[in-house]
Amino acid sequence: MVLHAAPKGDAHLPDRAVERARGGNKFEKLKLQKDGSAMWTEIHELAAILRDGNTSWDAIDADDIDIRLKWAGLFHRRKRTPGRFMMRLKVPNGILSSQQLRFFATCLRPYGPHGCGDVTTRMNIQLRGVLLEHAAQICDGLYQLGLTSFMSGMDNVRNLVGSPLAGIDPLEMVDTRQLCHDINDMITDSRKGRPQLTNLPRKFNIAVSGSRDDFAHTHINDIGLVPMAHPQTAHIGFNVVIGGFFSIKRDAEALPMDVWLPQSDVVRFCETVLLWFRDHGDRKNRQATRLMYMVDQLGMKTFRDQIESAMGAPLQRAVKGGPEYDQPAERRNVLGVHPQKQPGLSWVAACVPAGRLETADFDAIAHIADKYSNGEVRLTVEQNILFPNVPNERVQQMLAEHLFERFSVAPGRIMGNLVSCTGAQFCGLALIETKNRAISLAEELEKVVHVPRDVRIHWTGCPNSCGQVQVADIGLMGCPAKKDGKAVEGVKIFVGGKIGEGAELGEKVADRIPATKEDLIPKLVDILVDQFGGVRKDT
Ligand code: SRM
Ligand code: SF4
Repeated sequence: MVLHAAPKGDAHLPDRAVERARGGNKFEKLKLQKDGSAMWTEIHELAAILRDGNTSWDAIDADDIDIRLKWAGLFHRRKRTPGRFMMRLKVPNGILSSQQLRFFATCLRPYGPHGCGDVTTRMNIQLRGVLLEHAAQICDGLYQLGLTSFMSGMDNVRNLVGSPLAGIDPLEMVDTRQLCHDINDMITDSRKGRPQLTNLPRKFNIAVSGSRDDFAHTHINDIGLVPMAHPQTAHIGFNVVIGGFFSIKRDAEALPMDVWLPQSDVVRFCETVLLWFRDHGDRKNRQATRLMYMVDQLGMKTFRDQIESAMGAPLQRAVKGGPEYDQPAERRNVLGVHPQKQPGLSWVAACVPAGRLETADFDAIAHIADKYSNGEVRLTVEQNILFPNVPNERVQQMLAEHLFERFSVAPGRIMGNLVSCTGAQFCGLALIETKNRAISLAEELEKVVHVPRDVRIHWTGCPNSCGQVQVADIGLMGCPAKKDGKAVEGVKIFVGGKIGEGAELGEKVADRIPATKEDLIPKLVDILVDQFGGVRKDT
């Protein structure tokens, strides 16, 4: 089904980029035929056509339904739940209101058992089970509530990650909230969708860190902003790291750009890099189009020179950490109850196992937020939830609420640090089921081994590494395996990822291990005992 004439992909690209796109990969050609931004209006027509009851979703052009709708944040789950969509939002800095959470529940409720949601590894929300006939209405509702799903997939900038403790952290260097919002508004034209920035050569990630803990994981983002006080002025700005990413072909840690940015230049800097990437980025082999490949080709110095000239003013060189960096800093775990910088207030952070939220959970979380945290809830890249600004005298009453039986503030050292990507339940690229397996293995491990420290176990269903196994203490990545001569779901095991200051990517230590309890538990217990001080429990 072809709707009205929609913008061609060259409408918002300069000639230089159009030329690259013409000689580019199949997605570039698809974008040239019709820009993904067409979907920002076409969803209304598609929804209306489907609502009239005479047309089924499979009559819609397959490129629109499977690919272009991702520009509106709608990911058709053709392989797992045909006709139903995952809807990925943008939640800058991971901050939500109870009103927004209740809206999610209202959207999901009509879908019964098909409806659920996830907290993602970019402190974001994805809604599941969505039908296209309702999508336009949901998009309008999101916009009215200060959110959007536009520009959250394909060749767009992903959710802006900041500090989950922004504005409440006694050790905060910079409050990331306004910056994340401002960058998001620049990218999305205040959530309406910005055609000029929607046809990048590839996806793009930006993270703004607020403290030495680097809760935002700057080292695995295309642009990472690392807070640093200027030695002369003591103004807190950011040293910039560039080009971090994971993919099937390559994993790269971000490299220092040798630039320090005052806060006032951050939005313009991000915009300049994005426009530069749009215009100069390679569009041929999709597996070699992330920003790091451009930096490889040019060298960091030339890349910096080009950005500098596009900004029209010299960029300051990176600064070294001042006296506040003299002492070693241990990365904190935000889970549990912690005093804020505001006297008399605490934050309360709870574990959402593997990030999965059922429809009723959204209402239940909203209810607790209204009762104890002025209606505010925050999300973390560990897929957990945090309630800020809880008066100290109300914490005990709050912890007695039923919600914390399901989402514990004191989970085990393994369960409390579990992360998992979507996996085969919904993701067509998955080689294994992840979330349920991750939860049941974590429960089992806590029964058989005592660990004296937090151990961060991450699961990811395929080498795209949405579950970021390379940053985990122990990472499990889906792969094929064999057991008793038969093909079974398996994992590669990574060990030794470090986050925060001195971040390092973990190394693969085992491959093709069948992902069954009998095979994995003994292996993981050995690793926990040998490398993390674990002690086997008498069972
Ligand atoms: Fe991802 C593609 C889920 C964070 C690297 N990712 C996908 C798709 C859209 C594939 C698909 O169409 O099915 C997955 C949707 C499955 C679903 O139904 O949920 C998917 N990615 C996710 C999420 C939901 C995992 C999670 O459970 O939290 C995360 C959503 C973040 C968000 O809110 O926007 C998610 N993905 C990541 C991250 C982690 C990060 O950003 O810190 C990475 C690695 C970092 C990076 O991008 O450099 C990541 N996802 C990928 C890639 C590989 C990118 C590449 O350059 O090759 C793909 C495949 C692609 O883009 O071609 C991919
Ligand atoms: Fe899907 Fe693979 Fe990403 Fe998991 S890592 S969500 S299986 S693309």
